[in-house]
Amino acid sequence: MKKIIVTGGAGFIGGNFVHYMLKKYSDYKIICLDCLTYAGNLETLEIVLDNPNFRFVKADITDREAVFKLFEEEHPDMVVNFAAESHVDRSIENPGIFLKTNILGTQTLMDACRRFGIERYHQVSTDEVYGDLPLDRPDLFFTEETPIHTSSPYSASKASADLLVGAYYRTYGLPVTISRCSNNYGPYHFPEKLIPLMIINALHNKPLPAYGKGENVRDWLYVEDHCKAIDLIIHKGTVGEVYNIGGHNEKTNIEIVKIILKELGKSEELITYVTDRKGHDLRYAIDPTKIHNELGWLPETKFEDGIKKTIRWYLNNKGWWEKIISGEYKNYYEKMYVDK
Ligand code: NAD
Ligand code: TDX
Repeated sequence: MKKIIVTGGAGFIGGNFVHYMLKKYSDYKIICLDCLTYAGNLETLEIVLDNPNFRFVKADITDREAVFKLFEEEHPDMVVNFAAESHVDRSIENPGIFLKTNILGTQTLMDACRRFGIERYHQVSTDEVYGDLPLDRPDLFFTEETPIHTSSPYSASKASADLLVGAYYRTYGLPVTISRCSNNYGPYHFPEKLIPLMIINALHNKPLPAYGKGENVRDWLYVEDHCKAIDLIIHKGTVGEVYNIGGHNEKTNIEIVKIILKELGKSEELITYVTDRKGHDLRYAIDPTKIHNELGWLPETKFEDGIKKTIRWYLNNKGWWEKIISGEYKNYYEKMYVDK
């Protein structure tokens, strides 16, 4: 029996991780700590809210009192920190909240781990901390040795948190691990992100806004494969280490959009090229050799299957996203895309 605090478990990847862990470990208690920002959604956790091995706690990871109180009550064995402001475009509009949640929130959680003791603190980070790779050098990949070189306020805040995690390991001996994953896709993905946004716009026959020329490359991984990698790292990974996670599945944004349109039987005339993202990273590509060699991890879901499953999920779960796009998110969409 282990107790794991999963922060940000009402969001996309954290939510998938909660479901994965409750299914896999019938003797673990999973405690989700989430303050339910615009990106957090209790409906993502609806099917586990009655599970006796699950507890939901609404609190902010930057709220020291609330975090310490929860640690005092639960004395967790592990913390997996997914909680973050995660959208690059929002970080360009309003960096402050990214610094607060992503850096100071990480500090607060690690301080609680130091105060109450912990078997493992795991930081869910991102490949964006490495900056980007040129489009004309397909031979280059991010390894764990690639220097940190960030582009957006979001990636700078994630990199800052990673450095702080390393400092708590070196200075206080906190048993930490860090994972840096490429772009995820799958169920419960908030519709401000590329894949769900394009699926939903296509279903409504609305323009599909490709930034710039649509040539930027991302390395896509099915979310369950990310959850499996984190499960391996927290149980078998070496303390103090960083693990890159990615499935060698690079695609340009325009390729992704065309795949979605084809799958939904919609016309490519819906594609609209809009003003590029400021500081837009050109290409991300992960070298996952370390996690493969040390922990035996390999991605299991092929992109062709994963994208079909994902599209089917959005078709079968309209209730989940229709509420989001008719609520506060509607104002965000109008602000961000109307003048592009
Ligand atoms: P998300 O935006 O879907 O979810 C974030 C969750 O964190 C939400 O439930 C939100 O309510 C919660 N949260 C935000 N601020 C909080 C705070 N101050 N206190 C408590 N809870 C708070 O994000 P995601 O896409 O699921 O990403 C999860 C993590 O994985 C992030 O740390 C992100 O940097 C990282 N990551 C994401 C991707 C990706 O492709 N989405 C890839 C690599 C790494
Ligand atoms: O409307 C859009 N049009 C478009 O062309 C949107 C929302 C995005 N894009 C482009 C920008 C990127 O090149 O698609 C690509 C993917 O964009 P996002 O879905 O915003 O993801 P990205 O910026 O790559 O960051 C994601 O992966 C790494 C997550 O949001 C981060 O949290 C994670 O760290």
